[in-house]
Amino acid sequence: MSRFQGVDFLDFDSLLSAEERLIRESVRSFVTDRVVPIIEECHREARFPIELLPEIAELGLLGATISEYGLPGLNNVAYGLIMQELERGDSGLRSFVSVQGALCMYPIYTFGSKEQRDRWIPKMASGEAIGCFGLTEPDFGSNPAGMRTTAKRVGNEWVLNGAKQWITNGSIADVAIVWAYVEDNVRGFLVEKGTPGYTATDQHGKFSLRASVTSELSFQDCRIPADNVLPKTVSLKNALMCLNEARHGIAWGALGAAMDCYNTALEYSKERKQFGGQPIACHQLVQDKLVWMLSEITKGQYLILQIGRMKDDGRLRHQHVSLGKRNNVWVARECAKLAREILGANGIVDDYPVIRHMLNLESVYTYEGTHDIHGLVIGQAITGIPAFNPPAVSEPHPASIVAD
Ligand code: TGC
Ligand code: FAD
Repeated sequence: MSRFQGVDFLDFDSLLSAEERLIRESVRSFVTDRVVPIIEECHREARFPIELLPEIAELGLLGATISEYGLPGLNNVAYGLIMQELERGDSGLRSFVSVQGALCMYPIYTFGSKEQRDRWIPKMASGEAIGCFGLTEPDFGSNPAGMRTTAKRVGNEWVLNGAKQWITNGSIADVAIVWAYVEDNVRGFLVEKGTPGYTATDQHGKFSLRASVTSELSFQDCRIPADNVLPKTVSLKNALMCLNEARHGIAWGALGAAMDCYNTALEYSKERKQFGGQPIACHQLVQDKLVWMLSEITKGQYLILQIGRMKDDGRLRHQHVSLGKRNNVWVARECAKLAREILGANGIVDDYPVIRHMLNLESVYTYEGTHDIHGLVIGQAITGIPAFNPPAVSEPHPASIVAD
């Protein structure tokens, strides 16, 4: 395979600043040189490449949009391009950086006290401390408002009870951002590794996002200091604001996976010969698949660039982010499927990255709001009607019941 050069059919680069291009190139080189050579093995071994963390931190990829604490304060387009390049390597790598930056450093920076910020932001930026974000519960995924985890104030402490599931970085995290009800309002808490009553256990058997740690968190009369609440969290909306940050990165990231699939399929189709010694790229049906991929990647680039620029201008609404996440992850998932078809039997082995991306994208399609939940968010924005919670199911009409 030749060195990855990106996908740019419509002079997308002309819309980027020199700094944005430079940042993308440096992450692209890191992924090509340091991630690509080891990622298939990590995927086989189901392990996150933690040895890359010092370099990731050194490149300034953790909390890159924050401008205090010596962090680079990048704009959202530069941040997105970083996510794109990381996910070209693997969705698990992008997930790690998303969770650390968008789901942990962002809430500590935005809703935390000065002490919390001073304590955690520098350590998390340097990779010395890892974070995780506990919102989803076994019975509450798409509907986090139903969560059962609670926090009760007892003297100088909060006492947490409940469980979280599917938590990226859970068992390797030094600090968990845990969302819990305090009476009728959801608030965010910092729970440190080793706190009595808090455990994190890895979930196994994943066929997707294997190069990423996924854990269950349990809180049983887990006592944390009163100061460990994020003081500016007052409702579930604060957790949803964090999701917005991460979803924006995912919408860029998914295009990276799509580009790798497209690129792999394009190269393969020019090499692979069938029927009379012609490369399969000479067949119209193969070209049609490649063209579909290229068209959708190109449209996705322009969509997410506009979203990134609007985010920088302060004009972005969360429904816009839903449009980007929903579209670009769907595009990536479809590209992975088409690329796998083009590779034939080679599409199911990890000599090529396609099957790994394809499996990873099943998680990406589901987490941070499923494709359909984002459809409903956009549906509500355009109709004014929330369709998340329709009226209770009634008994089927007798005429619809067919006799045996
Ligand atoms: P709802 O009544 O619609 O909204 C309550 C208030 O919040 C506002 N809001 C948002 N604000 C910022 N960003 C968002 N994304 C927002 N979504 C809603 C909303 O405007 C309202 O504000 P206000 O001022 O009027 O009070 O709340 P709801 O409880 O009915 O929820 C709606 C719904 C279904 C869209 C929401 O629950 C949802 O997004 N569900 C999906 C759950 C989800 O995405 N979970 C992700 C868990 S974390 C994860 O997956 C990490 S993966 C690892 C990785 O990133 O790599
Ligand atoms: P459900 O909510 O049970 O949905 C199942 C199906 O029903 C979906 O197709 C959904 O679209 C559909 N559905 C649900 N409600 C409706 C509706 N009203 N209308 C139409 N269709 C509906 N969570 C965290 O908090 N932190 C993390 O770090 C994290 N990391 C993750 C890592 C991985 C690898 C995975 C797979 C998940 C992770 N999650 C994390 C959890 C993720 O956010 C949830 O899986 C996601 O929100 C969906 O919830 P669910 O799996 O319970 O599916």
